[in-house]
Amino acid sequence: MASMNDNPIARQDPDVWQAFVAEEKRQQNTLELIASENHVSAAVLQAAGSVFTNKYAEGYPGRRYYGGCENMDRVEQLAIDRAKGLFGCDHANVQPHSGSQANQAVLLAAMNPGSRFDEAEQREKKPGEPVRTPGDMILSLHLDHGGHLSHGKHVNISGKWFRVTHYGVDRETGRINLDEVRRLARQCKPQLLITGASAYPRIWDWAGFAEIAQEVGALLLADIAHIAGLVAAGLHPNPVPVCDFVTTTTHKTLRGPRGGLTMCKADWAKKINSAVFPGLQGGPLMHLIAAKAVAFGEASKPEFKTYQQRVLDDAKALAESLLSRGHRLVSDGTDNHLMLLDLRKGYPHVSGAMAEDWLGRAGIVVNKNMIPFDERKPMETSGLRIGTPALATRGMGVDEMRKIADMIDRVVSSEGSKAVIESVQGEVLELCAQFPLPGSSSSN
Ligand code: DSN
Repeated sequence: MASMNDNPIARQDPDVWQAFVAEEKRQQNTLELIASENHVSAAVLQAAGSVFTNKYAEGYPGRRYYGGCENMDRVEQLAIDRAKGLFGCDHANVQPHSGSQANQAVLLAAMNPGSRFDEAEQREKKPGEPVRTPGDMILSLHLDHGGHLSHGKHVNISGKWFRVTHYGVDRETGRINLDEVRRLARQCKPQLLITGASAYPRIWDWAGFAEIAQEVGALLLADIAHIAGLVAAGLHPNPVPVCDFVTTTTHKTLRGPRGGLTMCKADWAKKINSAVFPGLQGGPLMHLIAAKAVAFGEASKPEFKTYQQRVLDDAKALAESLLSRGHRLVSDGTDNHLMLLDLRKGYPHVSGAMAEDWLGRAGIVVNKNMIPFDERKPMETSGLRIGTPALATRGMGVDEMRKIADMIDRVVSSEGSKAVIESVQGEVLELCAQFPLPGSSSSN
């Protein structure tokens, strides 16, 4: 943990320093089970907080709008080459600030937003009056079934600019049924079919989606934000060979800095680059691009595959232990790094928000999550999303996962009893002390 004397923030800004120290302590002393979070290495952290933050570098390597970009070119080209090596894509744009922007780049490059479509208004038009045109159609997974805001939710730009149809998971199996996706695709004739999710615990059948996209003449986008690390390690099928576009964040299982990455087939390279800059963004965040380069370098090493295997083993052990204690998981388990606990079985009066709060007080950090066919609102939910990437980074294995399943079970089944929370909190602290964070003084 950083000390007061050797830290410039501490000397200059005690208010921020206090929050900084408290956050370091929180991360060290809690079990991070939010499926989209991780702990980066000391090298990634250093790159993200480096002198690269000082530099503007609008443009791309070799073609910048600013002088003094030779080191920016070097580091961005490294990130690009490493991303291409990891995923085997024709083209990689490492500049998106986030996963949402990585997706927006695809929408801007490949889709026609038309002008705002209002059926009632259109009916009232007189001959000769300009008619508003509807935007292109997106077919994607529903947010409540594990999809993402940027895949066409009505409150997001993707849902405001385009028409959207959603597929969902099967009520019985909790899995995506490709026959249903095909039926919807034939019906709505999308220009873009989106695969990928924020909360789907099963393996994606990319080839099956590609067949449907081809049949209806749609472009295919796979958003692998959650599973990118597994894909890079070869532990989940890679969508790159069959998709026009593949997007990801860089900070989840991939364990890099917060940010986005858009990959595409060679034919789309120019349009994707123009969509990211100048279409959506100005200056790239070069400190984060440097950190992406470092993280992609780490992900190409054999140890990364060992780490990803631990993520999977941990998730399997945690899921099995929860199931064996009578809990219900959407789709009855997991093939990847996350699972969705459905509280409706056994605890119908307990909301995800309540369980998140009780577990949080015990030092177990999870997020409430809508589950398929949820009747509660998004700030309440009937589910919890639980993931293992961060704890696997700390070196926790299947034995620890069994203990953690037991702790989760005790907190939830006691319905937040103060005594149980206090006792679990003691066990959490003990476990955390045995597994320091990467780069923390106690792990060096
Ligand atoms: N917020 C991310 C997640 O938690 O999965 C998705 O953007």
